[in-house]
Amino acid sequence: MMNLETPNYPTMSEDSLDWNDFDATGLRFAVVVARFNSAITEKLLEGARKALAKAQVDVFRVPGAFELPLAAKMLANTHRYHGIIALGAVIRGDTPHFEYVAGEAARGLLDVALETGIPVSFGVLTTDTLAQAESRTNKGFDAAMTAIEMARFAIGVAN
Ligand code: INI
Repeated sequence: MMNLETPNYPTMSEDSLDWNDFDATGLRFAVVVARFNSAITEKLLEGARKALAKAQVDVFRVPGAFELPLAAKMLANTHRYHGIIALGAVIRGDTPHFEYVAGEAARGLLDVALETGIPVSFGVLTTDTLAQAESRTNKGFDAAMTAIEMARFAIGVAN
């Protein structure tokens, strides 16, 4: 088994995992990080970098989670990347803005993956409180692991 610093990936059963699927050697990824709630999103990025230690990684920043889909689409259309990891933190507070930002980020990112065929990981925390977001920053690692797995999946399908 791979020596993982964060051994909680995936959160469900490990029974059918082949750890070769998580080898990022030779793969290239773009990570797009929202600056909104940057105390959280920079921690998500730290986790993603751990998972992507063997990959080539380019990091891009955008204002907020709402901007992640367009940035992901622009990056996917360069065809430079095996996968894209989108990182953000949408915290509810007292405003209905939350629903629009979180919902549209999720929908937009899925659309990019389906339209371009390039794996896009949803590393966007959607929480009620800052404390909840702080306790979930390991999701950056998880999102990057998912991107590696889906990139390997895409390579397997193509060959
Ligand atoms: N963006 C976030 O990434 N997280 C939030 O919690 C958030 N809230 O709460 O408003 C947020 N808003 C900004 C949004 O992503 C856009 O940058 C903005 O609406 C301009 O398009």
